[in-house]
Amino acid sequence: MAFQALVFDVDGTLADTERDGHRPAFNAAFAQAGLDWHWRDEEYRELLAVAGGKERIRHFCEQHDPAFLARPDADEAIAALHVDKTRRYVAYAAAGGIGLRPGVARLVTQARAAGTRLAIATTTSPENVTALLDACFGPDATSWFEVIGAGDVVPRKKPAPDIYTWVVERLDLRPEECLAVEDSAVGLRAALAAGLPTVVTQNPYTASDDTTGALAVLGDLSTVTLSDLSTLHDTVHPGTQARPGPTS
Ligand code: XBP
Ligand code: MG
Repeated sequence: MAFQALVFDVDGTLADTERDGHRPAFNAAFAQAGLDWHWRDEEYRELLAVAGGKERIRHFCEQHDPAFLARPDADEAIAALHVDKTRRYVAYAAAGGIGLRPGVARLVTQARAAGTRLAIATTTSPENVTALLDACFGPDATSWFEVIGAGDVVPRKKPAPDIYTWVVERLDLRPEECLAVEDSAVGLRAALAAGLPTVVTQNPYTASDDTTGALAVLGDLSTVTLSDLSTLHDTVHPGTQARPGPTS
């Protein structure tokens, strides 16, 4: 096996969570707070350029409701909106509202059987990841992923490399010993900036994203095997070996 760990993005990669999961949860939180904001599908596609829910709300306010940001309690108000949004998203995911994208379950099963280590690098909140994994894979699933980097564990979200660097350090691997699976330009830039070879699996929101630098660009993972990924990885890092352990 040429690479040691598969590092998955979550939103748009493991599952199509955005249009019918995150977006309606944001909108319901806005309505609950008495705000007349409503993110329609097309607008949300553009808002996805900003990763992170709190950051996305702030960006929206800068463009459409600067008076909201001028409130002395703007930070707290955004945080409260995001808490409510997260509660709604978690309930939806936990109830089975979101399924895995094609090929994801098979690839994860293959990786586990082959002893390939699994990790997650996402900008979304940790509770969202747990709810999704539990609902889609079963109650043990979070333990399958050795490192889960999510949300605010790093100050700078994608496209900054920070979340990938955080995950790779905790795996105690070199970036080139990992393979990232991403869906978007924002995620691809983050993974590449951290030095991870990256495969892109696109979805309707990201189909026209810039994929420069990707090892491969796929419609989904339905026909991809672990062996295919290994071959792809080998094209850029032939014969990558595990780092020697500490000498005694
Ligand atoms: C996608 C995101 C996230 C979610 C919202 O993350 O940008 O911000 O849309 O999540 P990724 P929160 O593709 O890295 O998984 O509201 O919990 O921030
Ligand atoms: Mg994504």
